[in-house]
Parts: sequence; C-alpha cells; structure tokens
Amino acid sequence: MGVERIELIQVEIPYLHFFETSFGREHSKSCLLVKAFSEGVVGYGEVVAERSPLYSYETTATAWLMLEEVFIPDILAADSEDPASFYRRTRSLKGHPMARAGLELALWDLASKKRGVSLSRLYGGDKSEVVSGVSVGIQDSPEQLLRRIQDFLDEGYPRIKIKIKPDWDVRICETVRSRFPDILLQVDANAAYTLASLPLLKELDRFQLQMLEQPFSDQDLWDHSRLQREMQTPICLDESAKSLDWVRQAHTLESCRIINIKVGRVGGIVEARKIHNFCREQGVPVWCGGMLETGIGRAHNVHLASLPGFTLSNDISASSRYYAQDLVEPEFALTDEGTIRVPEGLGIGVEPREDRIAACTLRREVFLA
Ligand code: OSB
Ligand code: MG
Repeated sequence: MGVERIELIQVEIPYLHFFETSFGREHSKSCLLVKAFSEGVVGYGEVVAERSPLYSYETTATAWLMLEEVFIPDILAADSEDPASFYRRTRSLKGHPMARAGLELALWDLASKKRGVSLSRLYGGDKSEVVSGVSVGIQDSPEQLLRRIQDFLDEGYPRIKIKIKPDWDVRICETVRSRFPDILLQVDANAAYTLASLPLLKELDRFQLQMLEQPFSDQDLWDHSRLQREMQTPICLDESAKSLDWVRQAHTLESCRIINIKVGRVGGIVEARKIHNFCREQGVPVWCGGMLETGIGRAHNVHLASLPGFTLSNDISASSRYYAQDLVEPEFALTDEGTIRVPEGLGIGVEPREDRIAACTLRREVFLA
C-alpha cells in the first residue's frame, strides 16, 4: 500500500494560436505532469502553474521545488495513497495550491483506478456531459477577434468569453455585441482594473453579459463588493476565490454572484468540492475554469464539472481549440449539443500518450519511497 514512486515531468507544447490576456501573450503551454505509481497502477495529475507569476505567485519552477522538497516526500513516506489523507496531512503547510493540486489529482486518478469507480462517480458527479464554452484571448485587431468568435460559433461553442483589459473593454464589447447581439457572452479582466475604473466598468452593464470575471486584484474582496453593489452584471471571482474561506467571505461581503472553480488555484479536489458544496447550499452558481490544460488536466476538469452545482458553461473546450495534438487518447471533442462528454472509464478515463509526452518533455525526475 502507498505510493512507491513519483515521476515529475516538465513539458512544453505549442498552442495552435497565441493566447493573450491582460497579463500578456503566450505562444506555448508550460506545465508539470505528475505520475504516481502504486501496486502496478499509475495515476496522472497536472500542475497548472505557468512560466511567470502573473495569474498567481506560483510558477513551474516553484511548483517543481515544492513538490520535490515538501509534497513528494510526504506522500512517499506515508503508507497510504488516499488523496483525502494527503489533504489532511498537508493542510497546515502554507500556500502552493497548484503544486499540491497536481499531486492530489494523480492520487485521485490512482484511487479511482484501484477502487474500480470512475472519477466522476467517486466525486458524486451526476452528469454524463458538461456544457462547454470557449475563452477567446485578446487579438491584434477587433476584426480578428470577430473572425475568431465567428469560427468558434461555427464550431458549435454555446458560450463565448472574451478577455478584456484597459483600452480593450467597452469599445470591444460594443463591437462584439453589434455583430453578435444574441450570443451568450461574458468577459474576463484577469485583475486588470482598480476601483478608479468603477465608472468605466459600470458601462459594461449595457451589453447583457453573463458575468464580469475578476475585475480587481486577486488580493481583493472589498472593492469587488463595492462594484457589485453598483453593477447589474453579476461579478464572478476567479483569482480571488482562493479557498473555501475566501469564497465564504466573498459571499458574506456580496463581492460576487458567481464562482469560477479551478482545482489548481484552490489546491485540489478536496477543497474544490468544499467550495462547490458551500456554493450549492447558498444557491451560488459555479462553473469550472481552465488553464489551457493538456488532456490530462482537462480530463480532471471534466470529472469535476460533472458535479451538480456546475450549472454554467465551463472553460472546457475541445483538444483542437488548444493543440495540434493533445497528450491523451481519445482527444476531447465538442458534441453537436455544445458539450464535452465525461469519459466513462476508470480514473481520468482517457489514455495518456507516453510517446507524445516524451516528445515534449523538457525535464524529468523519478522519486522513490
Ligand atoms: O482567467 O480563466 C482565466 C488561462 C490562463 C490563465 C487564466 C485564465 C485562462 C483562461 C483559459 O481563460 C480557459 C481555458 O482553459 O480554456
Ligand atoms: Mg479568469
């Protein structure tokens, strides 16, 4: 019993199209994959930390260090591979949610495969497919953004999210809305504004947006509350929804009406489910955010999004929206209904392609108990 061996792999995969947010433009994905071995079974996880500490303070390098020095030694010393026990043992250690989530996800995949139950079932999911949506980055021109949105609508995506930032906000919403008056549309500021922009942000109320995601700093709840009081459009927290504690306080302060759940940002499935359960009790809708994951992280997101409280479109798109070739088989595809099917097999339910992982590996290390 217990985990006998951990493999940590840093990969880099080019995006089919650059992805630009208020933080900047990225041309490729950099992330860590975690493989946990126990009694002939392998569980896979993904660490969503990025190259630079822009979305959060974590990076691929800090995540590698924390896994190597803290989280991997913990799991290799324990005689249990149970993810809930890993959560309890490491709870008092501060921070580094993405690093610990990557390992916890590998333990969940392992647990599901060893217990013979799909991940969705293990989590209490009740959906066989989850509603998709697509997150469209900032483009070089409004015309290019319109063309890209049209392409995604033609592919069948039922909801479009566009990234905004100062000088790519009210005018771009006007442009998009006049071309597509009826689509489900939401915007994501990735913390690009301060309270000084309150009057400008209030102008977004004109565009019948599903939500405005994270206008202010990841450290803020108070200014969000101030804005939500003056705005009709529901505010959704992403970066600030760091844990159940942050979400509880956001709810009390009325800082938002919707929560984006990302398993990496909140430090794993145990915490993500606590947030999901709290929001469900309080009648707060949630949806599953994305970090442009490879098929491994995406599979984990799909299982999480199968929980009943995930009632809004998720940032879970088809593999072909991100990569020429995904790291899993079968790749994720959009159904005719604009959904992504929840894989039915054990664990993540899709097969990681070791040959493709090897082809994009930058660094690899094996840790033994
Ligand atoms: O804010 O949701 C975000 C990607 C990287 C960092 C932050 C965000 C995103 C996305 C990607 O919007 C959504 C996806 O994975 O499709
Ligand atoms: Mg976001």
